[in-house]
Amino acid sequence: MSKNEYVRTEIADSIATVTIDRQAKLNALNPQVVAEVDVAFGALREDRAVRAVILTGAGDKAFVAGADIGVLAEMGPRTGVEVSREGQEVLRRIERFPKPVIAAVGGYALGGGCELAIACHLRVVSDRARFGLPEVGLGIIPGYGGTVRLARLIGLGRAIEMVLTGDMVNAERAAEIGLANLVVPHDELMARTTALASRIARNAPVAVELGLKSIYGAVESTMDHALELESTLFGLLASTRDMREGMAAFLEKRKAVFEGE
Ligand code: CO8
Repeated sequence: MSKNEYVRTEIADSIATVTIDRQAKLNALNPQVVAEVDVAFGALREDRAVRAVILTGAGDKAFVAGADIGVLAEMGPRTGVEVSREGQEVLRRIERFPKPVIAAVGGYALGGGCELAIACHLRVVSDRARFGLPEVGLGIIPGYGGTVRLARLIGLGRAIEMVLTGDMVNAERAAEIGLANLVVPHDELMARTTALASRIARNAPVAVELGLKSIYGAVESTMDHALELESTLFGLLASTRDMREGMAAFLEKRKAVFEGE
């Protein structure tokens, strides 16, 4: 296990779990927490033994209740741009992470916490999860990519509703609108998230990585470019040993053993 003041990482069976632990403030993101999250992901990027990452918040109440309002209250226009940009960059690195990142949301995912969850590739949520973007009630707007990513994930109308009302969405509704991939009983959250991570980790790692790249590439570009990217990545996979192994295993009626190469 590696640990900074607010963020710890545990690795078991090729799955890393990154836990934000600032429970006294419902895991709110101050600059140090954001930096520690970035460092944790940076280390996991290089770790070949890790095939999937779970991001969660410590305690029973919150994933992350937002950016730290005490810190935000002090900001001026320039620092506002800077802290927003710095946070955006960290979340962008998570979104572009070459291994699947699953948010395990067992409580409040508000403001920057909601934005962090939607920068992850998948979201498993407990029946106690609450998502919301309450920023407009504080006189600001989401500043960690929320106005950009949410509409792509749940559609324009629903994203506008969440950003303009600031109202919270419960777990059931989150699943209905595509904000959550899976809703599970609260005490099964980590086990069920780990099971999903393991399910993905059994597949060929480079194929998983390039699948993510192709999907995000498509969302961020034109149809023609996206299709070209997909065929290029598809062709690239034919150079991997894992493709030979996956197909040989199928033909030989055995389980594939993937090396990530
Ligand atoms: N920031 C700082 N402290 C927080 C935050 C937060 N976002 N959320 C909770 N806390 C603190 C509380 O102040 C309290 O601290 P203390 O015990 O010292 O008074 C402690 O956590 C426990 O919280 P509560 O007593 O309020 O717990 P409740 O169960 O009564 O309520 C709620 C839980 C409903 C989650 C409530 O805490 C709440 O409304 N929190 C604020 C939620 C919020 O507005 N989040 C959005 C913040 S703005 C944002 O995220 C912007 C993101 C983009 C920024 C880009 C530039 C940086």
